[in-house]
Amino acid sequence: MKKIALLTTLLAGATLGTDALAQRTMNLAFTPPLDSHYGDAGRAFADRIDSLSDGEINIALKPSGALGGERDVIEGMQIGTVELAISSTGPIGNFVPEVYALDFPFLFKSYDSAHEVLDGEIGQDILDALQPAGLIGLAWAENGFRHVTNSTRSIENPEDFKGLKLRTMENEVHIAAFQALGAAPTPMSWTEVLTSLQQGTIDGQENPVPIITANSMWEMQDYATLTSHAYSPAAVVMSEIYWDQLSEKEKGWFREAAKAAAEASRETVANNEQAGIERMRKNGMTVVESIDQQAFERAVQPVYDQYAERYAPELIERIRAAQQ
Ligand code: EAX
Repeated sequence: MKKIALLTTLLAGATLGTDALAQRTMNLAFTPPLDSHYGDAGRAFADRIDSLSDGEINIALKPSGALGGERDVIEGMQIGTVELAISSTGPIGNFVPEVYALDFPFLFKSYDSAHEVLDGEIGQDILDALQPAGLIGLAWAENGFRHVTNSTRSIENPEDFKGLKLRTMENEVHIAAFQALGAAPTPMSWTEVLTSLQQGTIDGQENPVPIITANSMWEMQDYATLTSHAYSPAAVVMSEIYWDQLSEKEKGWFREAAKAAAEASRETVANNEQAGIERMRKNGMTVVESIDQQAFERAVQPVYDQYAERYAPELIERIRAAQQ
């Protein structure tokens, strides 16, 4: 009799466990604040999963680097301590070399051509390249075209970068580009940037307008130059450890939610970039809007000579050809 009671208890516990498992919560990490294009993407993702799973799966947003910098979060997804992330491609190249192809300076000509490339075969090939690193690339959201801010001088020509201590992402193509411009690039996680700028250990940084406005960077930066020196995608990524626990139907939900997140981020960037530039000016930043782009492209050409061959050269050629 005792055995039956024990078995019943175990089964009940297992059933409860299964029911409890059904109320799953998964963390989605990103470094910008909740009130940002990444936050809008995260909300769109969470809302879609809530509706598709009928409330059975809860996506807990972890903004402002709550789970660490982008590199930490990628490592967390590889070992299973983080389930999901929206991350700029900056640090991903350290884990998936093909992704570096997306970070070459002046490679993408416009938002439209970036979307066309990323939403097509090239973009899917690069998302698929994440899998051997234990990462499932679900969709391409958007960070935006990157611009330079600093607290030392107004930058109008490549020569103006000379000696500037500029934070870059942990991305050797970006580091090389700013070395070629004569700056002193300092790679670091985004989670250290605002403090470093406030303390003056770096002079400047480079990010899209929505990052500059979401972090009120006019509080620590006097100058901005709209260099558009690199288009920054934001990958919606899931840890393969958690992906493998999903049913086929649930995997479809996560892909659909990632596309909703991508669309939400692009919409926020499109709607807010121009207004963001005005906000930067209203808050006292000197904003240089037009540069001699060819002079900057010539200055960073060594990056292509040095790295294009090493990082999926055919991808760079495909991206260039797709924008002809
Ligand atoms: O992904 O590190 C960076 O500059 C990124 O653009 C930022 O974390 C948003």
